[in-house]
Amino acid sequence: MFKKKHMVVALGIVSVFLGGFFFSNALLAQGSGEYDPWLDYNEDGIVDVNDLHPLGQAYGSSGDPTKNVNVTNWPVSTDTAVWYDVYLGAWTNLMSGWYEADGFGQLHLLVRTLGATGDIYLDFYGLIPPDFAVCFKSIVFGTANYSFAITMPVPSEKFMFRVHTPGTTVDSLYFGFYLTW
Ligand SMILES: [Ca+2]
Repeated sequence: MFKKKHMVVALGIVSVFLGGFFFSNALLAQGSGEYDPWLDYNEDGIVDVNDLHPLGQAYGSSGDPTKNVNVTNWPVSTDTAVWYDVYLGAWTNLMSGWYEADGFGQLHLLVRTLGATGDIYLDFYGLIPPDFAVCFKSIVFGTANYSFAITMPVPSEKFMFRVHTPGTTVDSLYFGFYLTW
């Protein structure tokens, strides 16, 4: 009788120990996934029991599943001055460097001239890989004082500009661009 009682107690202890062992293993197995910010309800960088509390409170509720999100990795567009207050003599041919449109969708060009004596040509080139430059757009403007803005889809990842004067002169040329999505 005495032995049997001890056996029961021993079995009980072993059962509790094994149960605890399996339970902790189950918890470890559940915790081996990768961090998912959608599961981190309180946004403290850890998915743990604190994220379950609001779930428990809202359990069984229903509604519109649309979420408000903050997107923080947009590329940053800055105004780029290609030519600023540049005098163009007769038969000038100016080439800009290459610019990158990485991640952007729209290109906005801003042109201004002062004191032009006739036509001026502005050509816009894109780069078709590996190294084939194509003129996508050519703008001719001939009035003495001229302001112009144009928006176009970015045609290629790299682009550049060329301005030339067919025997005309310009007191001052301003040309720049900016990129948006
Ligand atoms: Ca958390």
